[in-house]
Amino acid sequence: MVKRSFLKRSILKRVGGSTILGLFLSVTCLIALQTPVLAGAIKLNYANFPPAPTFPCVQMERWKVEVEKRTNGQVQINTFPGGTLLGAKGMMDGVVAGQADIGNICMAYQPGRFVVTNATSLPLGIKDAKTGSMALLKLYERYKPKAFENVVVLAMFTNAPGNVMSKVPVRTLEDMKGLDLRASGGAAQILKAWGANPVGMPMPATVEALQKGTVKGLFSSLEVMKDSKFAENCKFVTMTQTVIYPFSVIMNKGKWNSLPADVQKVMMDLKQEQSLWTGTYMDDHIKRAIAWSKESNNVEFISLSAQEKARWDGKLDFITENWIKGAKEKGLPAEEIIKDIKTYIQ
Ligand code: DTR
Repeated sequence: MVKRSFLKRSILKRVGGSTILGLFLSVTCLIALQTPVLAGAIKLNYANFPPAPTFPCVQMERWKVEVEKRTNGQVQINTFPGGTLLGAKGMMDGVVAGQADIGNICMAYQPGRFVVTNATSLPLGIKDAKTGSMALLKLYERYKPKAFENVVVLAMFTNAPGNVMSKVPVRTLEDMKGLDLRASGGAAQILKAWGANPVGMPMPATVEALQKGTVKGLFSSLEVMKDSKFAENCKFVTMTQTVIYPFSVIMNKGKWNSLPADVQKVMMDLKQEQSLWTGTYMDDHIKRAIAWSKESNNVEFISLSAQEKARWDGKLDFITENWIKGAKEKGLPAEEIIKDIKTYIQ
């Protein structure tokens, strides 16, 4: 017995030290030699303009995980949130030029460029992000707008309907008069129609503008109350539930063509799923943001009476009428597009 355990110990001693290290190194080398075929053979850069905690970046990270998993590590996605690779305005052209392989665009920031898909941001009564996202994707698939001819669409989604977040209470249309509120894209004309003073700037610039008092509030979907901590400055929310913003995830066409067919299939199979996932995430997150704003910042949520809401909505009819006129001039089947959106959102 004694002899045996002595023998064991002495063998271990001899095998120990350099021999165990050698063994460990050869196993590691073997693994390393085998895995490059799988892990990160294809590297793709994915650019996004807002900061990491915001919903466009949350969906980006989810897509990355799913693609890497479903391609068994054949594809590796490097994500760039917060405009570190491309900003909001340069996103589309940057992806077309190949500065990033993939990018997330907010189409409402360029109303004249994405006329068809931006029709979803008209006041047509989209009630939540899930409905908006599915309607947007369907609209894109039906019309395949020219604006996307140089890219491949990987997902489309919208935020939830916009509401007024402000430092002062807004209970009636009269309270909106001359109020400096941040908006972007087509939302500016909505604020103007309501009598407010729209101040244009992208979402990331709004944090400082609110702190400095350059604006008295903003008009957007409510998840930003939590994600961008706007609840610390805006103690009032007026529930207008008006208009969404359409987003799209796009890929450089050359890069897409260079991908193996099985990878392309993984991404195409994800298109509708990812769009739906993002809409659903957004709707759930809005609920969390409302609860958080009430609990941690004592924010007052103001609902408009049916009569008051009708006054607000009545001011917006001309927006769709103007869009129809403009789209027709561009040779687009404007009325059909509006009819389709209305059908999709029912
Ligand atoms: N409403 C648009 C889009 C938007 C809504 N939430 C976020 C978060 C991050 C970037 C953009 C958006 C806007 O206000 O810009």
